[in-house]
Amino acid sequence: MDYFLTEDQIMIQDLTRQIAEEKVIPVREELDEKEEFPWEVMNVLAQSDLFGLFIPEEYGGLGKSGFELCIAVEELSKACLGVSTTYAANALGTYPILLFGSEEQKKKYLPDIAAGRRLVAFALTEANAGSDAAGIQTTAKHEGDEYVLNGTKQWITNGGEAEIYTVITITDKSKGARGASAFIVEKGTPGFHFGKKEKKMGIRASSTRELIFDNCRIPKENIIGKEGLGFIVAMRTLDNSRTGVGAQGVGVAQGAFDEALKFSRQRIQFGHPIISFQAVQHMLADMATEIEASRALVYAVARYIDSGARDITKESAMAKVYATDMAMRVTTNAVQVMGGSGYMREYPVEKMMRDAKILQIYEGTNQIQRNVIAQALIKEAAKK
Ligand code: COS
Repeated sequence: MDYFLTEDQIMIQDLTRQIAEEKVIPVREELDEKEEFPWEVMNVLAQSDLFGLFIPEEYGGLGKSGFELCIAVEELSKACLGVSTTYAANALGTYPILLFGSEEQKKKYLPDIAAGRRLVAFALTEANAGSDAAGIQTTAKHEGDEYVLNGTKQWITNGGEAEIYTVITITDKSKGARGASAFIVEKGTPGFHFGKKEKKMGIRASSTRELIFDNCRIPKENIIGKEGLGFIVAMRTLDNSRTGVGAQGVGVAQGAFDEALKFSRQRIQFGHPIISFQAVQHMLADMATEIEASRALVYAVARYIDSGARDITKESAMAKVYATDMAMRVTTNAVQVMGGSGYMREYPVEKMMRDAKILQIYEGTNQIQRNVIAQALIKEAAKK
């Protein structure tokens, strides 16, 4: 379907598609098997200015926005969700600075991020705070010109590899969600260590690691916004990034569909290519329809956010939940269409199915997304 992309957007789509085909597809199986961080691909993305897509020109970026980021993420996700997660998590980690950072912070960090010189990670989750984001226990105590951080963050994408971390902490326990504060912490700061590296079901090219803060002292200027704003920083960041998770769903589903379609034209059973059987045709028809519906929603929401709309919580949750539930169904059905071959590691769809599962879990489970949508509906109804 024609989404009336501008010339620039088509150029970004073509460029990321070319990188995905030439630099990602040939290595994705090995990266997955070896659980190896995709530094080579990240360097190619950096050389192609793709880390600067959504960063304003005044800070060294290309001055595009979330929609262009979604296009790039979709293309990378068609090839490998481990690679696209690494790239998208960099944007997730950057949003707190972009949305709430001071001018000094933007000048200090954004040019390096835009150039792909320094990778970013977002740190909210802890052992006892996942869906319940306000349940975090990592503390930041104000002492003179510094804050002292103590606590452990869990399952942090890009952990260990990133140079810059945007970290949500508690500065006032008595205030609940209103007592949270966000900080920038740089790799190499004394008292900041990396813990366990996770072994995952999928997205195995991406790094998922524990962050340990043990009397980690950072300058007070590293606070993002002000004390008490941390929960809002986290929620607005997720509001902006969840559309990108939707784009990941569209991409991985399209990648799996393309494989299933190709296979169904080649595989002969009962003397005919299996695509000639109505059972297979109907599966492919449903898959293609669902992918297109999800793409239309993700693009519409990304454009809505880029229009400057303030109330985006419900819409971004809708894009995330719809496109990622779809991705799980479509990748599973791609394996089904391909039968025994689909289950074998020789073909990419088994990896795509393993990879797709995380999309229903990270950046807020799909159950939490439904809560968020329902809360927004209740608020809207009360206003009428
Ligand atoms: N934008 C702006 N403000 C928001 C907001 C948003 N999207 N969502 C909540 N807030 C505000 C609320 O308005 C409320 O403000 P007041 O104290 O002024 O009333 C405050 O934040 C607390 O909100 P709420 O009471 O809804 O918080 P809850 O603790 O009930 O949590 C959910 C709300 C479940 C939505 C939140 O915990 C969440 O998003 N969880 C999932 C987190 C997640 O994605 N984790 C994955 C790891 S990060 S990759």
